[in-house]
Amino acid sequence: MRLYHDWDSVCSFKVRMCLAEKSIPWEGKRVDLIRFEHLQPGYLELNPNGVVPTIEHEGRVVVESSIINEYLDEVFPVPRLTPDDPGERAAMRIWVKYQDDVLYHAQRPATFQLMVKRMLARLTRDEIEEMVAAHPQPQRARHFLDWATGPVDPTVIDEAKGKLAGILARLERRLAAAPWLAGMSYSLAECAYAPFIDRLRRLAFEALWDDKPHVAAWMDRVMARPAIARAISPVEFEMPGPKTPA
Ligand SMILES: N[C@@H](CCC(=O)N[C@@H](CS)C(=O)NCC(=O)O)C(=O)O
Repeated sequence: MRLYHDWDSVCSFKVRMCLAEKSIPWEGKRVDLIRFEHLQPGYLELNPNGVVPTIEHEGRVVVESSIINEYLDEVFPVPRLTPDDPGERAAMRIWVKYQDDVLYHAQRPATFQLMVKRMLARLTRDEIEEMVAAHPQPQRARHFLDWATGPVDPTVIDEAKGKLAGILARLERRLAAAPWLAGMSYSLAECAYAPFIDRLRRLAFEALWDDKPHVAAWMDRVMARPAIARAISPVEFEMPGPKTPA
């Protein structure tokens, strides 16, 4: 099992979380996003979307973190992270899709403003433009230019916080009704959300769930999983953020 990933990447952490839950041994190939290694021709051949993660397993290349995790759950079924009950299985997939389609995009501008910008401070705007010219997703290339250059823009951060507050309200309603996103069982849905719990905490956004006791308790339960320690980025690879002393 070879995993192409970066340490402080939420989507890579999501796959590392699944690997850790299942105790699957893996060999890591770091793709340093801050050095734009994900846009090198060799990597684009593996993952034409120009993003991490990607796995290689028994001659198969699999991309997309949610699809990778379903693949891992099929090929390494112990412990099973997909509920047996069809209703719970559907709920799991709906929450994973919501993470992919909504949560990921809601946090991205804040991550760029408060973390990625600091990491790229050594580069000029022109240098960044040159680096992202090969991006197969032009709107993502724009994110590097719009959100990771110039001074921190509080409007972008406030907008992100507004979207995240709506997402957390939806999670609160779900978690008031069931202990886990799928229902009664811990599943691939929690593997998908764990990295975002870590990210939102490191962005110092705790005020967004101060009034959401079910979300807060669920976050603590997820972050107490033994797999977290094996999946989370080592401190030395973490991007500095609002909680990092200047
Ligand atoms: N839907 C993809 C998204 C992957 C993704 O956005 N990865 C981020 C890191 S978390 C990335 O590679 N970003 C680089 C970029 O946007 O240029 C997945 O879940 O695998």
